[in-house]
This record gives sequence, C-alpha cells and structure tokens, in this order.
Amino acid sequence: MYYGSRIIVALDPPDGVNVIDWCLNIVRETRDLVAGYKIGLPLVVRLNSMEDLSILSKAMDGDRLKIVDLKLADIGNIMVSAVKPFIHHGFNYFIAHSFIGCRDGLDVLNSFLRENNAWLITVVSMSHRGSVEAMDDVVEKLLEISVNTGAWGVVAPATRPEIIRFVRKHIGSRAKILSPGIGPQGARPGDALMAGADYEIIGRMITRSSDPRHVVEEINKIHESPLREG
Ligand code: BMP
Repeated sequence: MYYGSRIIVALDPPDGVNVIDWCLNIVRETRDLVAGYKIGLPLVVRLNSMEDLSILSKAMDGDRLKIVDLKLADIGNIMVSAVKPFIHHGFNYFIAHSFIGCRDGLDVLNSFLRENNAWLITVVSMSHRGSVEAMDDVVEKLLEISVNTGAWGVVAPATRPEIIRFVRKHIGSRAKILSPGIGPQGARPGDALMAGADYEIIGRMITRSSDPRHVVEEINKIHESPLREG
C-alpha cells in the first residue's frame, strides 16, 4: 500500500466505452498509488444503473477519497436529494459551488453530509479562462462562504497558481485545496502543490494514457520532490 499520494484521478470516460468497465480498469490499476477518485456527470449520465456505483466504490479502497462532482448549485433541500443516492452507494465527498451561499443552501447540504460521515468541497475558482470573467473577482467572498459553511475542502485552479497562493494564505489550514487543470489544460504535475494545494485532480493525463499506472508512479515521484523541498 502506497501512502501519501496527492493524486485524485478524475474518471471522465471517453466516448464509445462501457463506462463502468473503463472506470474499473483504471481503478484496479491505480488504487494502491493514489489518494482518491472523482466521478462526475460524464460518467453519471451514461450509467445503466445507479447500482453500478456500488461496484465502483467497492473497487476503490476503503480509505480513498470518493468524490462526486456534480458542481451542485441549488437550494439546500434539492442538493440533499441529489447526493443521497451516491452516499447510499459508498461515495463520501461532494463538490458544490460556493456562489450559492451558506444560508438555506450550503449549510443544509453540509449538515446532511456531516450526519452521514460525508464531506463538502466547494468551488472558489476554476481552471478554465472564463473563471476570470466573474468568479475570480469574488474569490475572497467565496472563500468566506466556504469557511463559514465549514467546507472540508475547496477547488482552486492549478492553471493559476497565484489563486492557490491567495486561497492558502486566506484559509490557512482550515480547508484542503484540490486543484485541477494539469496536463491538457496547461499546468504541470506539481505546480499546484508547490503553490500550496493539498491534492492535484488529474484526469486525461492519466486516464487517456496507454499505461495509467506508470503515469501515476511518475507523478507521485514529481510530487515527492517539491514536497521534500517545501
Ligand atoms: P483533466 O485533468 O482531464 O483536464 O480533468 C480535470 C477534471 O477536473 C475534470 O473532471 C473537470 O470536471 C474537473 N475540473 C476542472 O477541470 N476545472 C475546474 O475548475 C473544476 C473541476 O472540477
């Protein structure tokens, strides 16, 4: 068993595959080398049965982060309805947008998650360029909402390390930072960790490779070096 990996693999299946078989192959090849997995709409909308999620969550080792990324942005009651089936099938971390606010929104979701041994992750800035059009102007406000809600973690972009540095300075150790945007989106493995992130969310660089296990091993090595220096 490999402890200490900072990699969360984004399981976004390509066209033309059986999505559960595709995920299971990658999970079985990498589960002893990563911190966790993230599933989202590209997988969920192609499931034949929600029961398949149990097979998938069981294949991930028990102590992995099993993140569901629906980027929820609704009233609390509706978000609770949306996460319930995933909790039932063994998933335990859920991503929601922070811009919806705490009262009757994130606070309701967070309370429900905590009662069910699950944790909230909020989005405070995104990795694509459009994030600067609105979200990045209010990152501080979004962080305040996230911290007031008691979010376990926040998503901030590996593509803009200055935002990660800002987020870390602002929240200290009150929440984890999870950073996507590595590989096809432009950031390099290790960039986000160097800026203060706790985990790097990495999809295609690993999942589209002919040897996902090897890529994960190489990224773990890169991650260990900045951490040693830091
Ligand atoms: P990839 O490494 O293949 O670019 O995938 C990145 C993953 O992170 C995707 O699942 C995407 O939904 C997610 N993500 C992102 O790319 N940017 C964000 O700002 C927030 C995300 O959740």
